[in-house]
Amino acid sequence: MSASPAVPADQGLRRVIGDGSGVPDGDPGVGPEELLQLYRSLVLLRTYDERSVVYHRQGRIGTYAIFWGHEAIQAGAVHALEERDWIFPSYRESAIGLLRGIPAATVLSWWRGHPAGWWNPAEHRVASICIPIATHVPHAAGLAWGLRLRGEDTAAVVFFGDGATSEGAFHEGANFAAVMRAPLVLLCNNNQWAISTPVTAQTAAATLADKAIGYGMPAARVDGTDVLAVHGAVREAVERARAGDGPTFVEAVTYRAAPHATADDSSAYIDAERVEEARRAECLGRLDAYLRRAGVLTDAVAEETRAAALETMREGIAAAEAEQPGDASLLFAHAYADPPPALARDLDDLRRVTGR
Ligand SMILES: Cc1ncc(C[n+]2csc(CCOP(=O)(O)OP(=O)(O)O)c2C)c(N)n1
Ligand SMILES: [Mg+2]
Repeated sequence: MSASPAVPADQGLRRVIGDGSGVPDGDPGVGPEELLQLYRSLVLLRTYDERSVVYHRQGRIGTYAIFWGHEAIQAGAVHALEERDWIFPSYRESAIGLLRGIPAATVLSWWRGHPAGWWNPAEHRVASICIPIATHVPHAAGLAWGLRLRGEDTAAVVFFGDGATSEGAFHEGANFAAVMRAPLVLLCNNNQWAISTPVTAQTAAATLADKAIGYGMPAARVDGTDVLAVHGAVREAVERARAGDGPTFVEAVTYRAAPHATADDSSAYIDAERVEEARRAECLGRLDAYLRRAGVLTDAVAEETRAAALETMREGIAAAEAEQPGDASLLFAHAYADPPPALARDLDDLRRVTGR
């Protein structure tokens, strides 16, 4: 397994993990126990993702948004937060709640379209998974501002993609957060693709981080396959937020090493060699090699961590599949205070067709 970075070294990206030869390792900024916790989180997310693709192929979950290779962005950010801080995920971070104690069965149920896939955002401080691109950026900015108004020492991080930075909602949320000095981290996963649109066709800006200048907020550009670089940048952004200095834009540069989702055939538009390069330089392998160089990880710990993650997934899918089917009325239950009569007829039709 090569430990070379996924993105060229000449882009001025923040990095901590070296390549084991010419590029030296930097200061991780955390101790051995926290390094192992980061490793466990990466393995859990990786295992979740790989098993989910299998479950999808087996017809056990629906269409699924793969995040293989993006685990470092998610784990690096969550570990830079305190439990009281809020997380706003997009569909690309669907399983991030696992790092906050949301059961795998809950997230798998979400991908099964089952009501058991709902969680109370306030319980884990993980907002609902957002599918409409960038629409959660104003939600996160508003929540972060509200927390500040209430005098709470709490920050929020919102995850979105490169494509999201072209959306009006991103602009409104970023501008609002900066003007109100909301304690928010805007974390952009620049995986260089918005489905089949490359980032070069998405923006004329030299970097996505450059966009922060227009909002009057600082930005950091990090190697998104280096969990320690992400962790360091988000930790600093959270410190700024807590100090009352407002939001920070963090651009985590990576490369989408899997199709957009299980419903996508990326071979129609993506360069297979570039994908292979990104797969060889993926984040878990880089952390694994780093921890072994640092003498923190052994084969036994690696095997035990992977086995525990697989068990979590086995239990999770079994529990999700053991749920009774949701009642058909739930489709409409929360849509109208006064449901139009046509919906009652639709519901009757649905019950007739599904037999429940
Ligand atoms: C408002 C809105 N417009 C269009 C879509 C369809 N859509 C789903 S994913 C996607 C691409 C998003 O790309 P990016 O922001 O880079 O995130 P990534 O999928 O790479 O994580 C689009 C356009 C959507 N979900 N929401
Ligand atoms: Mg993208």
